[in-house]
Amino acid sequence: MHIEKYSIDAHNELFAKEHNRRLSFAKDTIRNAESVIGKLVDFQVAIPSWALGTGGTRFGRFSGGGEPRNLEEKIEDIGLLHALNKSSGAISLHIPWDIPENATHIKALAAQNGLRFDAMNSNTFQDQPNQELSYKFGSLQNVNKAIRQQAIDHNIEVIKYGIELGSDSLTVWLSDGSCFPGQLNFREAFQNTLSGLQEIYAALPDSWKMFVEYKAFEPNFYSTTVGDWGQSYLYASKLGKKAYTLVDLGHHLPNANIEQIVSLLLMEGKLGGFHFNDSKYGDDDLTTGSIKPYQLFLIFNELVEGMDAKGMNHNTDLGWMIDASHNVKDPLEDLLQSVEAILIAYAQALLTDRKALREAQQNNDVVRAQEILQDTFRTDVRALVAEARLRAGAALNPVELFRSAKIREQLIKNRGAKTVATGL
Ligand SMILES: [Mn+2]
Repeated sequence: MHIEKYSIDAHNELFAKEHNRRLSFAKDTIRNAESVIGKLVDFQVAIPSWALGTGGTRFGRFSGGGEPRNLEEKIEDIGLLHALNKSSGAISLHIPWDIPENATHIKALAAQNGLRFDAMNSNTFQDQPNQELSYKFGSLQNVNKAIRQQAIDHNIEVIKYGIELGSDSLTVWLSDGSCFPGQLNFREAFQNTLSGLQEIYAALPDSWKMFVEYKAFEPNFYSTTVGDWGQSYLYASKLGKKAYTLVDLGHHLPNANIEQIVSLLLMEGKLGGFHFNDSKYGDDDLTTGSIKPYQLFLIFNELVEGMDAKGMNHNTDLGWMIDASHNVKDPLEDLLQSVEAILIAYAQALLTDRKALREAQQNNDVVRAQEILQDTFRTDVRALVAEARLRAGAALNPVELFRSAKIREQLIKNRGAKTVATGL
């Protein structure tokens, strides 16, 4: 299904008066409002194909109905999101869940929906039906050479699908690690993983990037072979200039200072991209900005400062993606909320008075530095985000339109109440 332009226009008309009042206040109080709106229009966040169904936990999964049954329907769902907010113009695929049977057809369908293909994701954290060798004791780290080779071949196959679709990056997340002391020789696990990654790296086209994603724990509970940003940075440095570290907000130990990690990786030219989500305890996959919005702002504050210091393009020089798959909300509403939270944090980071902050830092004026950041964080930029959507042809209030247009009800009618999308 598609949302017709007249539905969006009618919705926007309904909310125009209130929006204009809020926008005019925002423009009166925010000095660079116009430039912020322009940057927001350009900013796009990729949607992962596995976030379109209700996420499960190890205790169960409660599907909400109308979930996409195949790759075509996943593209249709992200097309709906993009029509509603014009900020979700890319899709990130997971192989083997999303193998494109006919790449030309899939590319055309994505283009019709205004979408490009973001990073491709490999999967060596599960065994697939008919898979010859098991990843139970790891993939690239495995003590068995044939299992390592199977994982390398799979990643190279993912690159091949990506080339057909016009993607230009590969994200490698490995669940490799150990559950008990003594299970692994750490150095051997590292060396095996490194040489596997080197073979995959060698298969990357020159224009591609490889993102090495880290995660502190789970599914392994004693050690993880790419467990933190230091280990990821070590692999990425040894691999070469096409390899970067990927930061997933949920993949740190509690209370890690993610904004500092981001700042240093950017300084070294080794920050490749982001997976947005939020968490209270671990890798909770909650809606971005729902638990720790100040942390999200502080991260964006470092990102904008660091990218500007290097003259980077905010929209294209890093990979921006949501990686969440929650188990109670309507997944499409959840994604609309996540994108909104990301845009709010980005907009606020664009407001930070860098000159004043620098001055406060140079004078050791700790109180002033805190005030600058907290004043910025407490500035209501929602009218600027809505205005950017309006100018791009999207809805002033995407979640409201999603509900009033009864999109989920139509998806259930078209696809059935018992569909379950591939994913976690
Ligand atoms: Mn991730």
